[in-house]
Amino acid sequence: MRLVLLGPPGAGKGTQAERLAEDLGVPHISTGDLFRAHVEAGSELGREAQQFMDQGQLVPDRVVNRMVAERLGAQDTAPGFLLDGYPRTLAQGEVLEAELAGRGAPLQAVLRLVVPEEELVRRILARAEQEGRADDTEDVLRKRLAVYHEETEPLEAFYRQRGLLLDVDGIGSVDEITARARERLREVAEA
Ligand code: B4P
Repeated sequence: MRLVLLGPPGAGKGTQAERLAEDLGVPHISTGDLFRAHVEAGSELGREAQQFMDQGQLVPDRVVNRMVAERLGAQDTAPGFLLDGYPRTLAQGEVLEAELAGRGAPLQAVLRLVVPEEELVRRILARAEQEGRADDTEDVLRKRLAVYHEETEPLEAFYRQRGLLLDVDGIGSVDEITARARERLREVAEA
């Protein structure tokens, strides 16, 4: 299955993506994780990405698109994939659509995790205490949320128009949310 997980920072994308990808037997591809691995390794791409991430800004589309196209070219995506945190702009959505059309393997669903803003802030500040991620401070988080509204939200209409958007209530325990997402995916598989 070829899926995208959409949602604001703190919605639980990474948390749910890991579980759903395992269920489906497809790789979990998180652009945030890929960038953090590059930063850790001190690669040129990591140095370029870090300056944007630390300020809560999006890494430029050309950098992200190239990295994702390369990752999608790997053998393990033959049964499908679960993209987490990509696309994040309309331009990325268009590039992904063209890339997948070229392979004759379009997206089958986009799951959107719906979580109110005060809960997002609560979760990210809790993670800041546990993990100390550089972009989890309150100021940077406000910036990430503003960027989400401006740059990423237009993708909701983009995917709704294509009949791909499925909403999942993202409030509750991690298990409850996974169960809801599985139910939505069952509907897609049976359609
Ligand atoms: P990401 O790594 O994608 O960061 P994120 O939006 O915060 O999502 P994440 O997956 O980490 O958090 P989650 O909601 O699972 O991106 C980081 C940065 O990388 C971006 O700001 C940008 O600079 C760059 N980037 C990445 N992709 C890009 C792209 N395509 N284009 C341009 N730039 C890009 O979880 C948050 C917290 O909530 C966790 O601590 C989790 O434990 C907790 N949680 C999850 N579910 C919960 C639940 N049900 N109840 C309570 N807490 C829960």
